[in-house]
Amino acid sequence: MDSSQRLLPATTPVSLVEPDGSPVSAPGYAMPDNSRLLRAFGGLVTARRLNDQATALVRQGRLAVYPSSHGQEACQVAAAHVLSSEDWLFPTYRDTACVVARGVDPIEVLTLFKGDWHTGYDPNVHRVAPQATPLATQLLHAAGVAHAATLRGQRSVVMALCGDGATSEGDFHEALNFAAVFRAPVVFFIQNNEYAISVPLARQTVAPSLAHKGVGYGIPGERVDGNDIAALLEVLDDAVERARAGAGPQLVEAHTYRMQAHTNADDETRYRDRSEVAEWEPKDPLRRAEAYLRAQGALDDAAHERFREEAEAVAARMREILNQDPPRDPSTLFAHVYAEPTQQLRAQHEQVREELQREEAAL
Ligand SMILES: Cc1ncc(C[n+]2csc(CCOP(=O)(O)OP(=O)(O)O)c2C)c(N)n1
Ligand SMILES: [Mg+2]
Repeated sequence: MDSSQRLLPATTPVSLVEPDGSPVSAPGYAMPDNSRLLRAFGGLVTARRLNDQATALVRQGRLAVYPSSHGQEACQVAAAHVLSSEDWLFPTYRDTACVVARGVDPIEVLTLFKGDWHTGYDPNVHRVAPQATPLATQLLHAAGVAHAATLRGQRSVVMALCGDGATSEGDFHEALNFAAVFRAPVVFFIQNNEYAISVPLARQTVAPSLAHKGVGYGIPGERVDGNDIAALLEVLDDAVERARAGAGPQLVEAHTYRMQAHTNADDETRYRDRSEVAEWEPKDPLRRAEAYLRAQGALDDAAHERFREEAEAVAARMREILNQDPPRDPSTLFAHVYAEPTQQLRAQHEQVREELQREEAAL
């Protein structure tokens, strides 16, 4: 689609598959082929299982926290599948399934949520930045990395993820403005799941859509059905390729819904009705992709079972490894803080060492 001149998004979110699985056309976008959709469907099955297993591990006290993307798996898988190995991904705390879809080991990714002091994975291996908890800070890092790639003559594109709430942050403005002025190859991908903890979208912004926010920066915006994996692959592909071709940053807003509480620390019943959640259940991204692929004759029970088995193997490994209690060395807290530890830090380290020795002697 040649839309490099277009700034305004489509009037309604781009959709290629209806909630019941029937195909629908969208001007300028084609249906991805079945083999690509089948691979993405496998990703969806694994992402759902990963989300639900991680949530169970929180309830069992094995993870400290897990912001689930249950219901948002199509956004998670598509954002990873449209990137090539030379590209970068800048995820948030809610994007664990996307990081895993990019190829990072789930055990490594969950290290942070287990409460360890480090990210768990080496960002350079799969070109995935650490999952950002401070809202929108990763967008600035993404713009910087994209600009650096341009300066070095590389063709990498940066996929920067954020939520609807994060678009109210000053960092969002700065990142979009910088990227636009320097034509940095970034795709800003907003997962609008209607909530920022308890704050609904209507209290977040009165803009016609979040994709419209691109106009003020000179960045083309597009809106897509965030529960439609086919539409997401097409729209994000288009955005990535335009950024790669030198058209500058792109903004994509996916309309989706946070099906569960913000995290285990949140009681969603205090601010939203179950009826609202129930309205989104028939729009589930897995059901929709499955219905389409089955109608196409591309997915049968045996193939579905194979995907389930793959996902179950991921969940089983998560249970096996995260249920272990490996010995921890508290003094690692002091490593990697400063190249040259300060006097106070050395003293505190010594204090901890003495305390540990006393405890050991008392055993
Ligand atoms: C700078 C900053 N301010 C506040 C918070 C607290 N906080 C954590 S998540 C969150 C809501 C973010 O909502 P949204 O961007 O829509 O992402 P979602 O959680 O829905 O994926 C807030 C306010 C934070 N992490 N960082
Ligand atoms: Mg949100």
